[in-house]
Amino acid sequence: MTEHVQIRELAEHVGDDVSVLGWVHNLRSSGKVAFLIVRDGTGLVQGVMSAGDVSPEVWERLEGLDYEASVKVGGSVREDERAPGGYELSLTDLEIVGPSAEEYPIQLKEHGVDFLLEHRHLWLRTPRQVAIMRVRDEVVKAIRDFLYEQGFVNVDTPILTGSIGESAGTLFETEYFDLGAAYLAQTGQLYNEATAAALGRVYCFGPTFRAEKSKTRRHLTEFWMLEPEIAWCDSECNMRIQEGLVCYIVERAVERCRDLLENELERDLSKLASARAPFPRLSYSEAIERVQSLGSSIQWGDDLGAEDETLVAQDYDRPVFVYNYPKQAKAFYMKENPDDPRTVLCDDLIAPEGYGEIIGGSQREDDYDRLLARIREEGLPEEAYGWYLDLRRYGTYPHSGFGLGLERTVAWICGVPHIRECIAFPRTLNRLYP
Ligand code: NSS
Repeated sequence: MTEHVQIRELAEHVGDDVSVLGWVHNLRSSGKVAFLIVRDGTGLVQGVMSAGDVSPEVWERLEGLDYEASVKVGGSVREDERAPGGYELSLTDLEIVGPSAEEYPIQLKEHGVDFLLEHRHLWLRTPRQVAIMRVRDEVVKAIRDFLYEQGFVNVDTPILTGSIGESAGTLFETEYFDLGAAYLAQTGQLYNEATAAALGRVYCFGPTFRAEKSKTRRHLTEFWMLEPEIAWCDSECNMRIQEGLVCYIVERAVERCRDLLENELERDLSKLASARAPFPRLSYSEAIERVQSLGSSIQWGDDLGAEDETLVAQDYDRPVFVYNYPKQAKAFYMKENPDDPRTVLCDDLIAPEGYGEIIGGSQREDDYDRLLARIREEGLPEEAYGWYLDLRRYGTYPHSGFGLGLERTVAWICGVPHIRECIAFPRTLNRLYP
């Protein structure tokens, strides 16, 4: 029995007889010599088979091969500079594990995006999609490593919630036994304001849901959000942690996924190299002046739209903080700015190159009366917020936190224009299949 190796391990097996299990990426044959490219998710390898070196039975199996059939190939590993990946297999064996039925729907020619999304279960096998999923995995690992090193505890929060979250308008509702309506979580933040008072520094990381009827390239109805919550941390401290985290993520992704980013995704890495601390900071009012001077019709009090964010970002080669937005543009739980009560102590981190907001964060309102007043002003169901208000009655404490959108961050790092490619099975306004 030859040893089964992953394609990424071939370098350690030069001269050995090995077998590789994978899928047929490409096949050419001249009648006497066949070139078979196999992929296994860790890489691609070309196998070369000569009719003279194998039994007629094995050679005939090539006839039955189509794109994406699953195969087991056996042969010896050779170093070859010209081969993709640097190694080649001199094939002596081929077994078809699962043939590919009819014509494989995804051909090398360009397809429209609707077609690709309809075939997302197969589209994921293409090297570009594999590269994006690998970068996403590296980003997730980097996030968890960074937070672990900084003493954060992972506390995941419920996905089924009572009526509590970011804003009432964009909740997905479902029936919950005799208790009436439950909602899919828009955020885990409020729960982790409770656990931060138990553990100090916590984070949740999971899917969050927004019934937003937007069709932009930055919106999903289900997306993954990292949400740290930090006791004894003000808005300034919050921004410093965000900056440190984002620099760490980018550096790790470039270090460990350089080849995928450069060669598969054709990312201009010089654009990521400049993402170094300190990130520039603009107050909301400064940002408004700047985008107005660039022709935007935005008025003081409005939230920045996608186009305004792009205008703000264009002055910089790295992410930029916009801080202290007007109260009316932001969520009820943000702490009033003592120096200008029209505004709240918050920040959005806007990625360069038009990728827009990747983080939204704030210091939380820790004063019982002011928080209750905000809940009433917003017309939120007060009874659902009893436990949340308790946190201000029993040992209230200054605290801050933020939410980082995973798909938006991965899109920026990969240089992918639309975030739907940054999650395996995107959920958008008009797609639940596959
Ligand atoms: O709505 S946020 O600005 N903030 C929160 O949900 C807070 N509760 C976070 C916190 O302080 N713990 O969303 C945070 C980020 C935002 O910057 C985006 O990067 C991302 O979440 N986000 C989205 N990504 C994809 N699709 C949609 N619809 C989306 N909405 C927000």
